[in-house]
Amino acid sequence: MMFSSKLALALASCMLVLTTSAAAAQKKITLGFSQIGAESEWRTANSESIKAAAKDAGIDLKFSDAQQKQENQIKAIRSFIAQRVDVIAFSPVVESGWETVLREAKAAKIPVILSDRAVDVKDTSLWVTFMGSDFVEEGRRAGNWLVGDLKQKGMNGPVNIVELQGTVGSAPAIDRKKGFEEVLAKYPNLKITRSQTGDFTRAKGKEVMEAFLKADKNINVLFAHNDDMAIGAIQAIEAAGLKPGKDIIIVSIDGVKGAFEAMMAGKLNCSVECSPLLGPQLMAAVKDLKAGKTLEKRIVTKEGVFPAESAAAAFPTRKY
Ligand code: GZL
Repeated sequence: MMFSSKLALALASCMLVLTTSAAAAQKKITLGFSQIGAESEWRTANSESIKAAAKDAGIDLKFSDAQQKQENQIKAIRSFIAQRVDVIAFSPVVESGWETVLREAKAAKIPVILSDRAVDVKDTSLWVTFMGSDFVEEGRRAGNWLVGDLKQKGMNGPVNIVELQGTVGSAPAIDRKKGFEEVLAKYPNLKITRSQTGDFTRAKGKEVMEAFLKADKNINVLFAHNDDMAIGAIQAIEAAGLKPGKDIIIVSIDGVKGAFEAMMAGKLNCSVECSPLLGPQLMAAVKDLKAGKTLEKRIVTKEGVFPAESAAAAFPTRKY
């Protein structure tokens, strides 16, 4: 082969390597995200945070809404695997039933990030990292705030508490109940007399609270696992001719705008913050993964507690 044609071949292969690596560097990261649904103000804010952060990060986001059905999340994850996305992230609607599909993602060598909620699988290598709140701590914070409020009100006798639980089998419902009851165990006069799921929605929260009010004329406190169910319950309490926040003390979790408005109206007594603004953290984790960095197995969101008296001052700076 003439020298010049060897040179041409060498040059061509260098060009090919350069264009390939440049193309690889340019190739957008693709993230498949399976979202639970749009059941609450919190979820809507969470979806907005993820979409905005993906856009800012230049990440190609394939976003699917499961309408709170696990089978739709599993279908979405399988579709992301078939599309060969770079990373899969999802907020699992319930803790169990994920082993099979997560094994399929692992076999396809696609890393999985848990956003917002955890899964209950033996093999923790099936997911790279879990970023989200400490729900047990949120339950403790709700319980401790209530204990302090009752003390301030001189309510030292028997206190009847009704509880609106989140989605059955979901990490926040299981863990918030656990944390709240951990505090109550130290105060024998505080009793949960009725407890039922309102599935994290306003409509169901209202419906269940109506049933509680019909069955029990002696409710002192409502503990709701999220603000949306508390807001629905407030409507039921008012319809029953009672004053929410006064006749029935209400403590809930999330810290969404609707909760601040209810606290400023004197209808909700406390909201424990649970930040949905996970988008930037998720996109940073995706980029770190693709850059070959090791992620912490657990990234806990930092958050606080908002008693009603702090609502007006905090409201203007709230981001969700
Ligand atoms: C908590 C999140 C919960 C919120 C609800 O991180 O999973 O789901 O508390 C939402 O409002 O529906």
